[in-house]
Amino acid sequence: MIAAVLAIALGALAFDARELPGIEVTGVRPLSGKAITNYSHADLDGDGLTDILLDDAILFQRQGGYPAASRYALPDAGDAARLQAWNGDLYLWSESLLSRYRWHERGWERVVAYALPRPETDPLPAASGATGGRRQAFLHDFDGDGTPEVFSVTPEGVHVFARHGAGYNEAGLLNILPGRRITSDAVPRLWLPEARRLSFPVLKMACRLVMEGDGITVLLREAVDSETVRYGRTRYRWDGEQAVARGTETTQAVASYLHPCRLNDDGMLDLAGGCEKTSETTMLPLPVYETWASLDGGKTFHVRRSASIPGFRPRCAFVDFDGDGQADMITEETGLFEGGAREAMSRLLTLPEVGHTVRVFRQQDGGFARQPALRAVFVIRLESPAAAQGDMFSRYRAGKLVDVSGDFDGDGSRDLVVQDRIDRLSVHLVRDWIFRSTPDAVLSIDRAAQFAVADVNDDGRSDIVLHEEGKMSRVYFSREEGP
Ligand SMILES: [Ca+2]
Ligand SMILES: [Ca+2]
Ligand SMILES: [Ca+2]
Ligand SMILES: [Ca+2]
Repeated sequence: MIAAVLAIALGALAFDARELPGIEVTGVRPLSGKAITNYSHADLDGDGLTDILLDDAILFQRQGGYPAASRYALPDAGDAARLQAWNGDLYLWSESLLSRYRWHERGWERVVAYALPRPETDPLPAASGATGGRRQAFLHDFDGDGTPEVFSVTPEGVHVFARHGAGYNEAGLLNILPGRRITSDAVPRLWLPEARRLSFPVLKMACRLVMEGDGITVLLREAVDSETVRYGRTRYRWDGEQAVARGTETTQAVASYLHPCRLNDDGMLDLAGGCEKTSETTMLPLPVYETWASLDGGKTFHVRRSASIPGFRPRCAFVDFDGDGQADMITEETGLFEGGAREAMSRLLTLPEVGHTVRVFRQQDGGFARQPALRAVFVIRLESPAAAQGDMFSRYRAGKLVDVSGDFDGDGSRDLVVQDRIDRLSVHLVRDWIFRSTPDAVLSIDRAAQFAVADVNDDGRSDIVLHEEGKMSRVYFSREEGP
């Protein structure tokens, strides 16, 4: 009786498989759980359904999928043109021309074009939201009037172009990048040349730009020594002509495996990462993976240790598992070395499977709970004992068999998918922090296929994307099983 009620309450999960040429989901960002894709989402035909923008094509959504007949080439503006969707229109920026296109019935109409030479760019990291290829962001509405400004990042700084009457004009060159600051002689003149060099190890600096609202945030990574780094974050506001600094924060010197990220919305810079250690509490030295997080810019750390295989990296260590706005910590632990040395050795040599435990530590009260809110144990079939180092073991060791980033029923709680056999994926829905070892859906897959998770059709339910060398990507769209 209880089982029947549960089944109704949970609803049944179903997947529709479709081939989707050109789509790639190459992984997940380990500190946010966001999928890394070779496409962007936008509704470009105005039907309220999210379409897929590739570097060379638009795929319009029809009935939850993307049939071949709804795939169209993009307007031709040369291979070097960058593209970005904005407010239902498609913008292309070639070396000399910024064009805005709108989709009408079965073709593109060029609404307007502006003469706007694109400044020479260099391989600086692009603004957040960019996914590489031609889809590197160049539009942002800094002043919030609905008309986007155009920006371009060059070694000199961030060029901003604003719309004035019938054209776009350069409105400012924002001198906010670290390389520029070093060549500027305004500040370093105070110091001896040697001190200047020590203070600004230019070759060891890296920076990231994030545009949000009327501001630009510049995030700098500075090597302190070979093992530690420091991050600086400066926020600027663009006042129509120049960048006005709002303030700078600098983290403590922290281990270089820690990276800046956003684990909650309290405005403080968060840091997270992981590293491999050797356990000193056991008789035999055993590999341990440590997951680290700081919610206060590196002053205090939360660390969880898990038994691990050398070289193992979890796919995703931080994701907002319960959808409360705060990222939770995920750890993965192997059961390969459980028990005494003799038992572990026997397992490594003879048992063609491994026990694997996923734990979710909830972020709460300014930290992470001591006890996991969720503990899920899987038995993964390796085909051959671990010591034989077969294909399935290699994938296991590379962290490719478990994904915690998807929400397949769209209820706001993440769910788990595990490739527990070489030819199948098991999807386990999680509700109210309850994990059930019986999967809610099982997908048969080709032995050579690798899986990734992303909400490809943007309906709030994560989908599963299968890649196999030499074959078209196949997307399993998640849906509720209809009556
Ligand atoms: Ca659409
Ligand atoms: Ca959370
Ligand atoms: Ca869910
Ligand atoms: Ca979906």
